[in-house]
Amino acid sequence: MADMETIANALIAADHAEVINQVKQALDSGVDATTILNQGLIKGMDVVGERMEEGEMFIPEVLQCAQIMGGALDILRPHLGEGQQVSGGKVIFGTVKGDLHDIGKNLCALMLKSSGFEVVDLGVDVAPEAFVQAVKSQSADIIALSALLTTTMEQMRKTVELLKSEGLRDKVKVMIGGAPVSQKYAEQIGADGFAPDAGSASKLAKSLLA
Ligand code: B1M
Repeated sequence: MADMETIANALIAADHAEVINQVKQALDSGVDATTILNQGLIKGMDVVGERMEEGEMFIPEVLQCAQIMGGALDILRPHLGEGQQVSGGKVIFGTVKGDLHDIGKNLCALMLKSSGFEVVDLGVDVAPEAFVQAVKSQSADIIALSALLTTTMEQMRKTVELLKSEGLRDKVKVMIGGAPVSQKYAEQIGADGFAPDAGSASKLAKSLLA
């Protein structure tokens, strides 16, 4: 049976074929998709991040790992969130302006979709104006903002401020997430909630609309 450490190590080594092979093997042998994601792929990606921080890995290598992780997620996608069914609302999701990180956003969007939400994914590098425009044109229930950089988290505050000045703040809930932000930051900027990971993102979205 494929073990999660092997998956993590294959991802760290950017061994595309091995990651895909091990993920498929794990699924075939009955390992839960969430376990593969959390104990295998995300653990591996955490090590990639540490190595990047320590200058042992560089952006092209990290990007390669991220692309492999994306491919593995495609395989896991149909198996994630099985059995979760709620009648959700519409969520506009994006990574904030200046920020190109989208793996976490995609994962959260996937979890939201598999929990019954309709997700409009605006992609990365989304300006406050674009979020506001989407709220106007799409009549969304929630705006979900992701940021991975300390330098871009301020865009979340700007988005909330713009919603206020456009008179839309009470029409939509705002949830935030990503490594540099927290519940405290959500409170500081006047967002409705913070979720630390993809699993809690769908729980939070449900609770915001409850
Ligand atoms: Co970037 N990067 N990166 N990077 N990168 C980090 C974030 C960093 C922590 C690495 C490090 O130094 N240790 C660091 C940020 C430091 C900081 O600001 N405090 C960093 C840096 C500095 C940079 C650059 C500036 C590097 C440079 O150019 N010198 C540059 C910035 C580019 C830009 O955005 N303008 C950059 C570039 C890149 C790549 C392009 C190479 C690539 C991104 C590829 C892509 O996303 N398509 C990349 C990657 C892959 C990473 C790391 C290694 C991995 C991020 C990731 O995908 N994690 C990351 C280090 C790390 O996190 N270990 C790092 C896996 C993902 C599942 O987790 O995204 O945290 P995460 O999402 C989680 C939660 O945060 C949460 O749920 C997700 C799933 O559980 N979540 C939400 C996220 N959004 C949410 C929204 C919600 C709720 C929960 O509700 C709305």
